Amino acid sequence: AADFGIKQALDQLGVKDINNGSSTGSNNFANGNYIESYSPVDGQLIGKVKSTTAEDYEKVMEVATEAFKSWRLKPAPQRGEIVRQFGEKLREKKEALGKLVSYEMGKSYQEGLGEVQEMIDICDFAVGLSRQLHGFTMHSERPGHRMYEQYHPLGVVGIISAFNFPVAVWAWNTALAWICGDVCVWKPSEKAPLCGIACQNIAAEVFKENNLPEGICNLINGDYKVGEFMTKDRQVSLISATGSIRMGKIVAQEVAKRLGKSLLELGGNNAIIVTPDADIKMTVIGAVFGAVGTCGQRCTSTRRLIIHESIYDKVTKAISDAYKQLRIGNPLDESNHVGPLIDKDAVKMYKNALKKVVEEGGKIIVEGGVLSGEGYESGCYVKPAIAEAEPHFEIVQNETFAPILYLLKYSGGVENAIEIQNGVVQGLSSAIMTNNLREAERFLSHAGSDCGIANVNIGTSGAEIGGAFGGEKETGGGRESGSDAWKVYMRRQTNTINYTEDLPLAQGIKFDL
Ligand code: UN1
Repeated sequence: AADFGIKQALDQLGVKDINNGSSTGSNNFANGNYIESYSPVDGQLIGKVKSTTAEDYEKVMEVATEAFKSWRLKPAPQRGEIVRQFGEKLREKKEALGKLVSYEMGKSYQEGLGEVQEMIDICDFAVGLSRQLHGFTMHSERPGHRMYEQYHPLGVVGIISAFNFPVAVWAWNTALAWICGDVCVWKPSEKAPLCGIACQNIAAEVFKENNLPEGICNLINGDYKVGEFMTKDRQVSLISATGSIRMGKIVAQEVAKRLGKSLLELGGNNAIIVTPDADIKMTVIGAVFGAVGTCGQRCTSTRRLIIHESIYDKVTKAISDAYKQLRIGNPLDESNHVGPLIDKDAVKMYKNALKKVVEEGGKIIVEGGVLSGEGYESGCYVKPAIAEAEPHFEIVQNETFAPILYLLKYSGGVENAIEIQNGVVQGLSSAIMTNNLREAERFLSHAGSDCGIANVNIGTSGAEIGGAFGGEKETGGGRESGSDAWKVYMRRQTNTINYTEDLPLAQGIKFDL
């Protein structure tokens, strides 16, 4: 791995001493067991990070709640200036951080860089937004009264993120939360803890340079039990959690017990509808990148292709041919398209899914399998596979975080394809490939896709930060990133001011003394 400049990247990000047990940032409260981080790229131990104990957590919360008292008083555009500086630092460290993401998580270096670019983009977005935290004004029904609403900081925002976007999803939350005047406590995935340390180091530098308390940005480490410290804690006003539907249901219930707020980004079961009017070349690029990019481990990965019967054979052949071109191997080597899965458990799930689809009556079109031999020592490299299946198969109804694409056939009008597309519990991303205006508009209409994201002539993955990101149904309903997603990080207050010498009551109620 040294050939790929990993050591230099770790040095630049200040994560070099982790092996000796020293960690940096607010995380220096951590006194728990070590979490070891192995790279799925070559199976090597990259470093270890101490986990957060219950006592450590209390200390982090003390620091965070104290920092909130001053941070919330800083004018929002000045908070934006801090986020601008953070974005600048990310620009400087883009290559190093992109490399660490690629090495610790296994996505291609290009995608690692893309992820850091998303962080930079959300910082830019947040800087502008820091002058646009608008509320409405309304006309009061009472004479001499003024009514308006304003948004105030919420407090502590708890962020629970997944391994697949180990840095960007944190940044989406944190950049917005910061300009909104909140402080953050982040629990990164225990499968990518070094990415967490690297980000914390970058943020800590900015706060230090500006004489601001580092408690504005806090890191805790560990498994779901550490996440539970936050979900159960009424000092954490908002929990933003990204992960499986199973995890989301537990988090939502725990947070609801104390009537806290939650923002959930859970599983997807994303489909591309391919109609008789589709551009086949675009379909192939969109579908293949969607299915095999990040080794099928994006929540927006393409899982299902719903193809019209009239072009089914043609599309199947074009996609299968494209799969033959895929190079699988070290994701830091830019000539490879597909890197490893995150770990051996993921490989097991991949193998089970392929077995299950055959048991349920599916047919394998592009053979899968685990790769071994030189370059594949980690045991995490698998072949992207394609199977013909039926929409109702249990395995097709569930999200498997692996590069397995299910081909489903539809006949008749596009409404039949939309019914299949919507016929799952998840509702994150969806797409239609068509040059037919009627089909496209129908897909986008109120009788169309029921997902949070619906694209025309684009695949299901690779959303830009400017839009609100998230999904419906069991995907959890949360929205992060662009548009007005910032509102969830603030509390709304309606204000009515009477500037007369009378006190008329609303609704014309008479109450004379
Ligand atoms: C995720 O997989 O958790 O749309 C987020 C995309 C990325 C984000 C995915 N911008 O593919």
